[in-house]
Amino acid sequence: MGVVNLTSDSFFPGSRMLDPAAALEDAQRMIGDGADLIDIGAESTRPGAAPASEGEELERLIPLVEKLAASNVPVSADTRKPAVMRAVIAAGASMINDVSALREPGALETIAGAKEPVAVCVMHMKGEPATMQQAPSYVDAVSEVKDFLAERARACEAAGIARERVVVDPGFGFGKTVAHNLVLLRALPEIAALGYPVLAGLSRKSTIGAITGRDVGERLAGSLGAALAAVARGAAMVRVHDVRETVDALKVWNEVQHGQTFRH
Ligand code: HH2
Repeated sequence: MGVVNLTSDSFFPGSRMLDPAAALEDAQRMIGDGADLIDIGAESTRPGAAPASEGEELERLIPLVEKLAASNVPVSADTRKPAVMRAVIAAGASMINDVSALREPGALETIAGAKEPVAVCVMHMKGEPATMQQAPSYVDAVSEVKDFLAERARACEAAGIARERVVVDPGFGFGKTVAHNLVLLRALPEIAALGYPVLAGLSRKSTIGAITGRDVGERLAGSLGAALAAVARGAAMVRVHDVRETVDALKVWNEVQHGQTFRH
């Protein structure tokens, strides 16, 4: 999953694309580089970021979703707002990626009632972006995240969303310290055992910076290490800013693991 942020304040400056033509080009390049789908967001969720209005999200997302869907590029829309979900689905999005896990009133019903069946990613976030990184604490981070994801996946199914359309995500960096992120990464097989595909988003996040001592622009190699660690522990999908490099790293890892192309 390649990331395109139609924002001016996303945490990685290289992902900020306020110019629609540049965003389209970037998304197409990521597909050419091997991404299976593009996640488009119009609101930064970095700690302390200002929320985007419904109008702003719609104005930024709809033209790009329409253009990509028209060229058969699978699009995931990163939004928490039911009205935005409805509009992006009508514009051709095939997945809704909700960092609030469909907890906004009306969100579950919006996805369940969509004319075109879409996939949905429910992500764990402790608190709200404005304050979530102020001393996050858990008794047991793994159980708490796992129980939350199981509950949200059950809520999806109870609302009428088919089980095979649900993806879960532990939400690395969303109300979590570096230690919480690492314990969750190590426990990914337990989260995968819930029976839903797992999405992992560690690309260039501050945990990579804390481990490597690198600024956000210098975290590519560390992010590749994290993507491989996530896939090795059962992640079905990785959300990344650097598609070409991640696809290459995963091709090598996959060939070593499964050896389907080069046999002797
Ligand atoms: N991370 C970000 C945004 N959305 N969605 C899911 N499902 N999982 C994630 O880990 C995740 C996400 C943060 O990354 P980015 O979009 O690059 O930054 P910003 O929120 O500052 O725009």
